[in-house]
Amino acid sequence: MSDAPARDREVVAGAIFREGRLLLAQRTSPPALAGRWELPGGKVEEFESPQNALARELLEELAVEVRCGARIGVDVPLSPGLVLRAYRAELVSGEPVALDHAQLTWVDAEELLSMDLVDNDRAWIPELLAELSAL
Ligand code: 523
Repeated sequence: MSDAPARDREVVAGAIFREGRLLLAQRTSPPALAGRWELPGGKVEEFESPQNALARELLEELAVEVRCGARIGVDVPLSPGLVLRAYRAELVSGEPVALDHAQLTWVDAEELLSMDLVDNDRAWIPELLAELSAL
């Protein structure tokens, strides 16, 4: 038995910026979140790094190859032992398509504020807006 505290499991979400816009994806499930918009991503598997998980999830969900960059914004607690974190994701190849979402859209700063984002992702609006305004 180890005395080390168990580390939080992580859900990763990717912020992809291009030409002054941010990619958002519209969820199809669960029913409470369907129709609402998010930064795409998913759960980090056991023994997987957050960086590899983000690359895997965005390949599965958007059919793109990305390089995971720096963290953006705060940790968002999802449940005891599970935390949601956003990372920049640089597009390396491919054009995003909605394999797992209802649709995708690229928003500027003003549009971001008018989107029905999932509650958790609203925590990152200040940093996302700052980035979009600087682009
Ligand atoms: N969020 C969230 N925002 C956000 C993501 C990628 C995920 O609030 N940008 C939440 C939604 C779920 C949990 O994190 O409560 C897991 O995300 P999900 O369902 O996208 O991850 P999956 O597909 O890895 O999860 P399972 O299908 O449940 O394994």
